[in-house]
Amino acid sequence: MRSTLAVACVAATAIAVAAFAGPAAAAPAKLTATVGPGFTITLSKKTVKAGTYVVILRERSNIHNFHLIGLGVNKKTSVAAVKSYTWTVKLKRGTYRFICDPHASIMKGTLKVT
Ligand SMILES: [Cu+2]
Repeated sequence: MRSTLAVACVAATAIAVAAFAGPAAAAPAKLTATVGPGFTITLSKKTVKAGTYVVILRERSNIHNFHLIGLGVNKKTSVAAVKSYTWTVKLKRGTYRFICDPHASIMKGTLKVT
């Protein structure tokens, strides 16, 4: 009798731990974008899987911005601001472009979503 009770307790604990781990595992993955201080614009990944992402944007210049375009997304930061932003974006399968608007011909990149 005693051992049956012990097994039941262990099983209940395992279920509780699994339920607790669930939401943490579903937290959005992070991407980091950095603009400036020179004429550089970068994103931490070139290819990601479709899903929801938290984009940490680090703007390090008052002459640049970060503009993400594609598949229903059109988000940009202020050129004059020098600060960090946090965006939550839902990325669908396809190709996104990111540019600095004042220098779009030289400050640009693409993100592939598979
Ligand atoms: Cu620029």
